Amino acid sequence: MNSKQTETLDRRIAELQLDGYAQYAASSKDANLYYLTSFLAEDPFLFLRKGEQSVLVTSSMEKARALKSSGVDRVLALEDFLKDSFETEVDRATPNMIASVLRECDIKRLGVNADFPVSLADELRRNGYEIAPLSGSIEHSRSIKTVGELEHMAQVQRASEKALADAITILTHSKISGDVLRYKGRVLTSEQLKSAIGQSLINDACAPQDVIASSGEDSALPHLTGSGPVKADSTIVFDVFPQSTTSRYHADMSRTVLRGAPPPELFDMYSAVKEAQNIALKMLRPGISGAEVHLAVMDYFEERGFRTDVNNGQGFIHSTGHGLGLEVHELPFLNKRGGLLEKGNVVTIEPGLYYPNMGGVRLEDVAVITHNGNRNITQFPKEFVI
Ligand SMILES: [Mn+2]
Repeated sequence: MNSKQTETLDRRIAELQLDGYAQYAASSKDANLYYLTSFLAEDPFLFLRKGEQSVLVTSSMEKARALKSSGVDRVLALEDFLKDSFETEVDRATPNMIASVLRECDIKRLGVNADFPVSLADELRRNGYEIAPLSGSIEHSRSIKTVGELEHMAQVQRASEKALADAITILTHSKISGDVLRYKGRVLTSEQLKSAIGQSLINDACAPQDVIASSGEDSALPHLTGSGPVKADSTIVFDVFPQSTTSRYHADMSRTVLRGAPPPELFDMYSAVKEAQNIALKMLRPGISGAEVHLAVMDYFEERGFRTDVNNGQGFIHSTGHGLGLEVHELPFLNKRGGLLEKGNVVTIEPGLYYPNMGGVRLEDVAVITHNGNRNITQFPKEFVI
């Protein structure tokens, strides 16, 4: 296997004159490892990269599945390297196993990622191995999406939009009753909206994760998922970021809607957020930095008179966006420290305004950086009063 997945990694290994690279983790919890192997496992396994070869070491039971689903060149049976270890020696068994694989592959100087377990690194170093952290190489490769990855992401995005449409239908079929909404004769809750979105996503083979459907005061806290009655005349913030259970890629989308009659201040907040999003989307192209885009959004809100006080949770209190892929938040970031954007990056653009006494407004689209600009892959309408 010699491909886009390992290109940056191979270069780093060569630059640092290392003999190879190792990773020991469960790929279900480690996006880098899943990216390198395409092998999804709940139990930790060993991945080794040496020269142009990728090797995977997993239990014999998993060998056939690893050979079938992963893109690696060789799959070795874990048991062959554990033969001298006892089950009670848990703390020694894994470093000993890794050491015998390294011996077999003739690796002395080893690159690892920043999250390589420190206990394993200590033990390997004690046994004479040199361990060098190569942070960021795989993350950088992951940030540049291939056409295939973009197709996966568009698919999750469509599922996301279908799910949000279901929740909006519930809202438009609800009746305003005092300061809350009623649906089919009962008070409508955030939980019901989240459940409708979750059901639709599950039907489309996506894991819903922590769907946000918050209204009123709840909506002023960006990551509060929302609970209790859905308020009329107040903002209702949706944020949906499912993961496909087949491709493992994510979508991410936020919309803000309102049933009833909004006070003029909320109208103004909504129009400012929408315009801020347009400003940012127009800037996205290769070579511009995430920081430049973020500062433009910050400046625009200030110009329009929306003050930010992060410590008191007022105004534009989060970043403009983030990369999206196998993780919900990954490179590149559109914040004060955000680096240069490159063709193939997939980023969210999600300005928002939050005032504890008014509520919150957030709009989030996902854009792909193209050779001379960007393409918005979000098709969901932005209608405030529904
Ligand atoms: Mn987001």
